[in-house]
Amino acid sequence: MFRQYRALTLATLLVFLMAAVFGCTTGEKEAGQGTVKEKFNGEIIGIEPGAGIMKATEKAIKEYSLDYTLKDSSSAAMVAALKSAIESKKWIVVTGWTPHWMFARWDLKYLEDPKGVYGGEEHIATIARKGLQKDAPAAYQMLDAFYWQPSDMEAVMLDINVNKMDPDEAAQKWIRENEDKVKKWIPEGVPKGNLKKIKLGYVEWDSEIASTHVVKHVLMKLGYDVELKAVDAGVMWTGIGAGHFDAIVAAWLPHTHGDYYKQVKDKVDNLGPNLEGAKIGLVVPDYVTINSIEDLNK
Ligand code: PBE
Repeated sequence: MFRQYRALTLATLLVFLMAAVFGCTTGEKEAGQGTVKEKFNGEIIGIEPGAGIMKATEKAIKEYSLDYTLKDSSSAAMVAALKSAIESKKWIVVTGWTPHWMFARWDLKYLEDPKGVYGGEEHIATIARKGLQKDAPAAYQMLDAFYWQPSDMEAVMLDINVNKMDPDEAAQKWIRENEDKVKKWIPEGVPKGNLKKIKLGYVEWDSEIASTHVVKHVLMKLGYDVELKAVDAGVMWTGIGAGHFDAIVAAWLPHTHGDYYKQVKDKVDNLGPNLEGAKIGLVVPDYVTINSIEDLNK
């Protein structure tokens, strides 16, 4: 009798224990706060449609079978959403990239991407229209020589976005403070050519606002007029292919803008990387306790 009773208690205990263990691991619930998906509100906060990172995120949603909605917005709105989530310690997942000033401003991490949907290491390339070399040899050489480090770009981005400087001012400040680097981009004894005004296309991503303004002011030092034209990613690429722009310094390759590049490849001059060590992916604040895109489904 006593033995039977003990066996029963043991069995009950075991059942309780199992329920406790499995109940926790399967639902990944933290004391009444909901599932991972609920904590993120089932949303990934994106940026401008047309950005490579938006297409990559749509692909990630398919490949990882994520039951999430990718919200279109703008780079500025994405950062504003990130800021307000961090201020109230809420969970948020955004489309993010490096170099970006947000990593200096907040503690953030990339979610691991075991399927490699976001590609590996990227570079940013300079692309010129065919014929620019002949029309503006000095500008072409400067664009070809333009190469800097992620930390350089970040310094300009921080001045613009955190210290609230005007992009032209921030670019001029960086040029003043980095004479040695800039000197290497300035060709000597190369003619300016017939073209007096250089038109640069770009998209208003924080990284590209920084680079394009720096290049603008270096070209102005060479005596050119420079016009910047802010457009969508698609327009930037068709524009450089059609020769509407003289150059862009915003080509994220080989992955992020790979499809765009393929379409214009034969019609442009690829002047190679102006920055190496770039990256795109899904970014969350450090206090978010998941580490992989796969965990978003939990
Ligand atoms: N970005 C910044 C761009 C390239 C530069 C990562 C937002 C994109 O996804 O196309």
